[in-house]
Amino acid sequence: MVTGATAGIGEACARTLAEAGVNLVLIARRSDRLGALAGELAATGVDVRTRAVDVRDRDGVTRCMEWLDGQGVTVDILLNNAGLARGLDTFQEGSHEDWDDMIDTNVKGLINVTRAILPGMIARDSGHVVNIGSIAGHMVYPKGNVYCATKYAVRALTDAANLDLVGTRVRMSSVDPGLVETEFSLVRFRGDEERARTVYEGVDSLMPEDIADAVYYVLNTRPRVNVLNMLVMPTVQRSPFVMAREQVAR
Ligand code: NDP
Ligand code: 8X3
Repeated sequence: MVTGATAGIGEACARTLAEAGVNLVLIARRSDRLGALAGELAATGVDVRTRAVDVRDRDGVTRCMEWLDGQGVTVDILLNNAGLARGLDTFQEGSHEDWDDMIDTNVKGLINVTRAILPGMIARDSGHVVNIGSIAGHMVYPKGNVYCATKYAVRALTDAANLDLVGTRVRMSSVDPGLVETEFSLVRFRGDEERARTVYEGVDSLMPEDIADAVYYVLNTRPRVNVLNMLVMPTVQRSPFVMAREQVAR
């Protein structure tokens, strides 16, 4: 199951996993995009099921699990990727609306889906959960306040769940990217294309496929190996503050 499969990293992971022969359950809110992606991935021959789910909606997540149960589908791999940033404001100026959006999606959404799926994995004593964290879960940056807090929370949840999972064969990992060129900044700046473009301008950013490669590696380690955390940065970015940006002629 890939959450947030309609764009960016989630979509790239869905493509990589389909190419590897993995059957897929793709969820996100935009059903038109889910349908188009499923249509495209049909050529790989894997089974692709889609469902419009908002991970913030706990009842919707429960209904999705019941829908899968009814079809005899079990989830062996969960990729918790759905997430977003809203705004880039100081703590003293930011809005509760933006903060609720990030906390409800990045933290509570991940908890909703994971809590629904982990018991089945434990019962089967098999499964792998991969959470997409961020460099923002390792270092804070100015005006990153609540977004960074949500990604610190993802890292804490991965570490804490691994303590609770000891003695089982269920693994939990996090893959934590630096700057990746996706729709992330367009969402963060609420559709302001010019502002979103400047984030990636002159930067040889990671592309979603790079993170799909990392996820694929983590999932393909031998069962005795559990990658707790993989931090993946663009070569030109060594920290949120240290980045080689080429001058762009205007
Ligand atoms: P995109 O905006 O390109 O994709 C985000 C995906 O999340 C979309 O498919 C969106 O689908 C889905 N999504 C958002 N909210 C919800 C929701 N409530 N319920 C279900 N799905 C949802 O961004 P990225 O691919 O960049 O982001 C993916 C993850 O990577 C996020 O967790 C982000 O924090 C993280 N990340 C991104 C980095 C970057 O630089 N881009 C760096 C580090 C981490 P839909 O709108 O259809 O619901
Ligand atoms: C997204 C990358 O640097 O904007 O997690 O926080 S950053």
